[in-house]
Amino acid sequence: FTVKSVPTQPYDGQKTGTSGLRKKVKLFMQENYLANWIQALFNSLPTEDYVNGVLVLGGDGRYFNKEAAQIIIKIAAANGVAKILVGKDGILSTPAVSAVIRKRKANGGFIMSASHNPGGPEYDWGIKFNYSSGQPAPESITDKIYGNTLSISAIKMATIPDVDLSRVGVTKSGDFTVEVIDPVADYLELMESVFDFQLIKSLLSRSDFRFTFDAMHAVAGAYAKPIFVEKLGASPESITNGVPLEDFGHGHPDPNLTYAKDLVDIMYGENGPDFGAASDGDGDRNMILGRSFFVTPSDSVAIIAANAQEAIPYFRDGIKGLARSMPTSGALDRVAEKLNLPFFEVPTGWKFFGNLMDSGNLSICGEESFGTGSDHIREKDGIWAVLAWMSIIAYRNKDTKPGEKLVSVSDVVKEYWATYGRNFFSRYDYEECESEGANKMVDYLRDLISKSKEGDKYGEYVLRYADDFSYQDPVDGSVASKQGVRFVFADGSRIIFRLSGTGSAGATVRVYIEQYEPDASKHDLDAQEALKPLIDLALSVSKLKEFTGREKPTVIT
Ligand code: VG1
Ligand code: CO
Repeated sequence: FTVKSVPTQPYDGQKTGTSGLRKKVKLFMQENYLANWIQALFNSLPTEDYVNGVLVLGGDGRYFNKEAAQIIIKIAAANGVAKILVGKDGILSTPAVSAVIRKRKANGGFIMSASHNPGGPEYDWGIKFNYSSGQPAPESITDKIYGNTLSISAIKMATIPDVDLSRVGVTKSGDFTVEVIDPVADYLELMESVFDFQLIKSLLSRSDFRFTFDAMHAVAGAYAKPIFVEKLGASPESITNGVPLEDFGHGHPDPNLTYAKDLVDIMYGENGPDFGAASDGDGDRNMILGRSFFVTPSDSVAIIAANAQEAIPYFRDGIKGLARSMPTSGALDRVAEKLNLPFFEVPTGWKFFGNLMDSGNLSICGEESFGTGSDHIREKDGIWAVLAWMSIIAYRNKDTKPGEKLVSVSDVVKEYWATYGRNFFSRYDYEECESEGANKMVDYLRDLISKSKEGDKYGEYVLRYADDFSYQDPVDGSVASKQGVRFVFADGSRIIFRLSGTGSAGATVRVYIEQYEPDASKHDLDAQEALKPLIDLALSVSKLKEFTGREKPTVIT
């Protein structure tokens, strides 16, 4: 084939956020908008990272992915990539891309997704680039890409026909190969090596255990049936919204108490199932529910870590270390302490876990934002989290006879609280605020922390310290600063403020509130009730209502 050089002009604002580049799909559909970013990426990578190399390509099935895939394939071919492995119909979940990169020893991969952001002609599109161990590209690379988008003048395009992505198989154009792969096979094989499928099957086949999974018409739908139904014996009716759709069925594919309301209603309804779960647009997030019971993600990762060695074969030889993002509650810290494991606190965003895993210091980690995972890949993994919870419940019920009461999700959580204490946690999101007010609030808070000192009184709370979180990567020494304003009090309670880096319009303010409660007689309190004084304090300290004009959050976790 021949390579043509297409003249182009830079677009503003192609800067990567917490996880990839996300914008309204209308922006991405402008002439060369996506092509500019892809060419800027090739201009940023060392040539040995892609020339004659292999790249993986997949996505969550959202609107514009099919066109985008053809654009990416043509630019990759023109820049000297030897082979692209692409999921059938362009489908691969984020964790599956990470798994395929690792298994096939690819140089990296693209994920066409705006994750939990809604899709369709009026909504969002996005793209992420992952490196050779399957991890999201570090900021040193994404900053370089952004720099190159500001000066780009030409795009290299291969003159090849569109590739038929609807059939598994190999297409060659000269030295360039596109292999369309089954999106599930490599990922499923990995899951079978991590978990004891027989053990999980024994749970799912019980008549006294009912399971339901809401795929939210997102990418996990492509995995749920082959894994939960065909491999593990769940009934086909246990999967709802199981077909990936370009607009997620008009939904907001974010598995939380607000956007996965249908599932929450089922789980809290009369005679609800014993175990419920959901996943997000690109399949890397998870929500776990028991009957009338919500497992907050910060507890979820701690409980998985506390039970992993006995319930999950992958961890049988031990856990190397644990880590969480800064705003995630301190529940995991207590597990690390008790199990005497190395522990790390990193900024928000999965990219910060990769180096710790590659250097052999980290096995299990999580974020309060419904992200949980391990070093089996380098992304958070929704289906993995569901299988981890199923393994724990199955293990605990190995000897439960038919007719006896099963150990439930809430039993496991309450037992955990009794052992470790409960870290009450809640997050308030104020989505799509005016940027100006939100930025002013953060400036105000930064000014406030610069003036605050240990011993300052905030109502009943006494300040230990207030700062703007900064992290130095222990492996490569890189520093990420301004990662969230936090007030930490003498009793360990925390209030934290951040602006989201994944939105596509305005500013989303996130407020994180945490308080530790060792007293078991108080563990059954509702989190909103237990945290009320601290939440009120967070709102007054930040003058949030004044700055944003918002009376109420859009989402409460
Ligand atoms: C959010 C979450 C963060 C997560 C990120 C990507 O970022 O808070 O924990 O890693 O989304 O998740 P932010 O900057 O909006 O707070 V996903 O599933 O959208 O790739
Ligand atoms: Co996601």
